[in-house]
Amino acid sequence: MIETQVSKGIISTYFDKLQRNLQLDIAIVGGGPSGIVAAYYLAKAGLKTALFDRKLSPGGGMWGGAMMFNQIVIQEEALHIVKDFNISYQPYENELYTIDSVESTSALLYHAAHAGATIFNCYSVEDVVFKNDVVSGVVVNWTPVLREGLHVDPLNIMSKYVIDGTGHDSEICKVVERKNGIQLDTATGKVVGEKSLDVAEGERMVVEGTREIYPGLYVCGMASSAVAGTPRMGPIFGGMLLSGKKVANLIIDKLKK
Ligand code: 48F
Repeated sequence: MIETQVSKGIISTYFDKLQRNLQLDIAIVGGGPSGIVAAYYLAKAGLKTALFDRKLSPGGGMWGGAMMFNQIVIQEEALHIVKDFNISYQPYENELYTIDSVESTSALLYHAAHAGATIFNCYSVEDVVFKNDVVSGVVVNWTPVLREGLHVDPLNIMSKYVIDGTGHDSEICKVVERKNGIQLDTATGKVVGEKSLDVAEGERMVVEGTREIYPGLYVCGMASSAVAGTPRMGPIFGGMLLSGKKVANLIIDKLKK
């Protein structure tokens, strides 16, 4: 019967997909622009990559542009990434370009998935797996379970590396510092908290701050600004794309050694 076939098709392929992703090279937490760009380059390099986002529609703060004016500004340095994702762009002024936020967010997601990254939506990462003082995986639960406050245990997914791409809240870094009482690679050993807006400095420092913040745990995008205490930059997205590409390259280089 077609009715049962539809259900069986969804259930069997979904659980097959989940099972294939229980052991990863890289688990990315957060499907904002930096996390999705990282997923694309990592998957393209042949690494087993999955991205977990708590929302139904990953994309983070990119869909709405600024104040829901759905245009985004990108600077020249990040244009090669815009081209890698085949996103249309228009020259604006002073080596700045504009892109449509809906076209660009969907392009990032499409190309990451098409390159082989698995995207799990509606998954909240609530903790990490810790083995011999190294971050070695993520602990996931259904977002609705957490929202409802249901007493339901999560599942564990192991990975060689975890990327915190959770944006302004830098949730994974906070979990690691809080639950394990450890020192992150920051000025205070803790999440410093992002500073007020400074576009040029914020864009430069978000890329500079993209790094391994604790053994096994990398940070990218706004999470890296929040962790290091560098300025936010508002609705210019080149730094996010460059940060996503940088974290992918750092991990690719490390795995090659
Ligand atoms: O904030 P977000 O878009 O991350 P980003 O890549 O980009 C920042 C920009 O959008 C913007 C900006 C640019 O100038 O300042 O803010 O740093 O997306 C973060 C994603 O992480 C998900 C959340 O749903 C969002 O889509 N997320 C956050 N915490 C968790 C999570 C969690 N614990 N588990 C799963 N997903």
